[in-house]
Amino acid sequence: MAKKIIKRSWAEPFKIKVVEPISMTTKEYREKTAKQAGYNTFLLKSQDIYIDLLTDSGTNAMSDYQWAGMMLGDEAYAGSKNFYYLWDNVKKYYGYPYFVPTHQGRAAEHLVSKILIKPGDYIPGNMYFTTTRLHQEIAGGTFVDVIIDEAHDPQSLHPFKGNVDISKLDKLVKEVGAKKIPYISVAGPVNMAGGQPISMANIVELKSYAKKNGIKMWLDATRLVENAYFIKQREKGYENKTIAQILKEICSHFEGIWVSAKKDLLVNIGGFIATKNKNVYEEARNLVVVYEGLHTYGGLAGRDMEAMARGIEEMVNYDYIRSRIGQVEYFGNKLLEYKIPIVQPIGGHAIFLDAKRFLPHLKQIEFPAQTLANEIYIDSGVRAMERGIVSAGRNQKTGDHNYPKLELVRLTLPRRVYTQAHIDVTYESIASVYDKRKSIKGLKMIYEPKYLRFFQARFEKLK
Ligand code: PM9
Repeated sequence: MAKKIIKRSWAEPFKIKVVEPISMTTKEYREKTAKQAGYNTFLLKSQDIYIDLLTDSGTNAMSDYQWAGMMLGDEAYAGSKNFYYLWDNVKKYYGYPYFVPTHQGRAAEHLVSKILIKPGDYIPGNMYFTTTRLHQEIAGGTFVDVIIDEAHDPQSLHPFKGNVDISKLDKLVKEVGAKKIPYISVAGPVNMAGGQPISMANIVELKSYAKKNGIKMWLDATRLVENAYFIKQREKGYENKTIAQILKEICSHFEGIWVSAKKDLLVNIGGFIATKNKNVYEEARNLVVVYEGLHTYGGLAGRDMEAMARGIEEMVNYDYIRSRIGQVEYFGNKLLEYKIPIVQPIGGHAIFLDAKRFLPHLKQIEFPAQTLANEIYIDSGVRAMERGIVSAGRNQKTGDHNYPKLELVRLTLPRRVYTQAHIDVTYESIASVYDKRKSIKGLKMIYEPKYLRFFQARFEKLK
């Protein structure tokens, strides 16, 4: 008789010690709150949310080790011991000698952009990110997307959709000249493409191109642990390396990084810049006192820096990162079984619904992704985020909307927060919205702020 093969599942390498109650509301109530929020999920009150998948940014559950560290906060204005511990861990795990803390990622982006970009410069990168591009533009630069074409195709199964297309980069270099390119802005993984990783091979090839042309490379290392995990899973030669080894190897190819610590580092606030360039460090260390606070706290409390330092030690644990990405995969596979259109391959931090295929009867200017995020909220109280035409903003020169190929709804998983049952409930809600998709009408934008409009824009339902 053939032996039965028993499937062996993974489970989270932690158990729950503290719980936080969440609200259960009615559909009628949510219809009212969605309208009051101008059909923008960013404007909903957290108390009106059942399962909050708006973002994985600052929404993580800290461990007992991190909470214990919070009690060791050295709240000195200058030279806090938590700062030095964090700096040591940045050196040890990311490999850079110089470090400047900031209160969150966009503050680090602000300083890096201000230091490196001159008006009239061009910044090529592997797809835009909202806050990153805005700081590059405010510094006088123009962002140019040089990601591979597959990244704009939600159905392409390319394992490294975050890769840079070097021929696109070369075209830009030939057009504007290397002197007008202060650095190549690489993200690993690429948030707006669906949490898709960049391969080590592509990074190495890019570095050789950049070196030949005298261009620097900087990295958005906000979710680099997830990228390192995908390299370990998918790239030949990395299967036996640890996450920590891969993380450091990636960083070794870049002059510096900026990081929103609110993601990988398993904390609720924080960010930093780390670099091997002493001059950039000196400028960042000087500018941080203008915009953030002294260079030994950068807008953070001592206890926040302690939690970050401890989070770095936890984020590279293989069982932890496998369970995190395993949860995202579990969610994505359930949606795929129901034939719900999502971005594939399944990414690192979130599931991205493909709103163009989910609601094909809506024009992009009727905001299909914004509409879908609202329908899910009204159905079940699950909060998601638009990542389409609203997030893409307007063209700096023409003032028209940018029309991105990707029109997505992001359901983002905070780290160590929700259980498999929460995922099941969310999946059932999306499936139920999918069943009635043909009856869904779009939205009209009635208020638009100047910067990062997706945070505060307001909408009305189309009749
Ligand atoms: N990302 C996210 O939800 C927070 C708000 S923006 C919608 O995905 C990258 C890759 C990010 C990021 C923030 C930042 C900015 C930089 N790079 O939010 O300022 O995903 O800490 O970081 C958000 P801060």
